Amino acid sequence: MSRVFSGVQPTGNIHIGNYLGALKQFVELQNDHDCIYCIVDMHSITVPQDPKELKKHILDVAALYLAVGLDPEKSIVFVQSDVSGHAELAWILMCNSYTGELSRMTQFKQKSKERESAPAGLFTYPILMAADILLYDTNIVPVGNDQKQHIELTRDIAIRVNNTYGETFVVPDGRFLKEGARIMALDDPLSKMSKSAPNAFSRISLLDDAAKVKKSIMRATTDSEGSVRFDPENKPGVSNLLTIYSVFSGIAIADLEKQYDGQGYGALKKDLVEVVQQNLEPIQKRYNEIRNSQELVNILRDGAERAEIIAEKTLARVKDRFGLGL
Ligand code: ATP
Ligand code: LTN
Repeated sequence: MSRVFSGVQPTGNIHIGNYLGALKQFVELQNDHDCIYCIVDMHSITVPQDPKELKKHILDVAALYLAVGLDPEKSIVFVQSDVSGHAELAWILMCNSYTGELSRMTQFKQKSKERESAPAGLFTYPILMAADILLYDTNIVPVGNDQKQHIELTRDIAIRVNNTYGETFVVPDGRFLKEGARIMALDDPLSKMSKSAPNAFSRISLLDDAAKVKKSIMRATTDSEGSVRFDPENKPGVSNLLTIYSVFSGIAIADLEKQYDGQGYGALKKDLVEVVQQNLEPIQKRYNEIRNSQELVNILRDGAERAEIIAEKTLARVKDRFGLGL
C-alpha cells in the first residue's frame, strides 16, 4: 500500500479552504492507503506564537482531524514535536540544500516581507517540511496548491541525496485537487483564504456558528455584472462561491450555473449559507464530543509511538548512508 503523509499547522482554527483543499482528501485516502497525518507544531513557531494558545490549537486541530472523519484505526495521527526525528533529519537535509533554492520560495518571500527581520526558521521552513515527508518514505502528499513549490523542493532534495549517497529516499508526489485546491478569501477573491488574515469574515472556520457563516457569505465580494457564471479570471468572487458550493454539495459547477441562471447573487448566497451550515453541523457536533476527552490525548500518544517506529528506521538508514555516528 502506498504511504500518504500530510500536515496542518496549529496556527488557528481550520477554515473551509484547509478542509476543501487538504483535509477532505486526507479522509478519502485513508481507506486504501497507509496514511500518516501530522499536526506540525514546529512549523508554526517559525512565526511568534503565544505558548498557551499554541497548546490549545494543537488539540483543536487534532479534534478537527477526527471530527472531519480521520479514523485512528486507519490513520496515524500525531504531533510533530513528539517525534524528534523530524528535527534531526531536517538538519541533515539542511546540509544538502542551498540558500539559493530557499530564497526562491514564494511563501518565504511573502511571509518575510511582512516583518522587519525574518527568523532563520522561516527561511528553512521548507526543509523541515521535506524532512516530515521523507522521514516516512512517503509516496503521496495531499496538499493545497499553495504548497506546490515546497513539494518540488522536497523532490529535488530527495533526488539529490539519492544521486550523491545512493538510494536513500522515496521521491514523493504531490496530490492536488482540481476543485477546492485554492479557496479564495471571501473579502478579497484574489488572495487565498488564510487562517492568519486579520478580517475574520474573509474566511469560514469549521467551528464558526450559523450567524458567522451567514454574515461572511452575505458580505462576500462579488461583482456588478449580476450573472452567476464561473469565470475565475473576470469574476473571481462569484467563481469562488461556486467552487465552495460545488465541492460541499457535490453538484457540478455547470449545473449550478444553470440552476441560478437569471437569478441574482442573493439567491446563490442564501442557498450557499445553508449548504455550508449543513456540512459544518456534524463536524462541530463530533468536535465538541471529543475536544476535551482523554481519548484525544491517547490517540495522539499512540500515534506518536507508531510514527516513531517508522521514523527511527529511516533515520538509521540515512545516518548510515551519510557515515554519521558509530
Ligand atoms: P495560513 O492560512 O495561516 O497561511 P495555511 O492554512 O496555509 O496557513 P496550513 O494550516 O499548514 O497553512 O495548511 C493546511 C493545508 O491546507 C495545506 O495543505 C494547504 O495547502 C491547505 N490550504 C491552505 N489554504 C488553502 C486555501 N485557501 N485553499 C485550499 N487549500 C488551502
Ligand atoms: N507547509 C504546509 C504544512 C506542512 C506539510 C508538511 C504539508 C508542514 N509539513 C508535510 C504536507 C506535508 C502548509 O503550510 N500548508
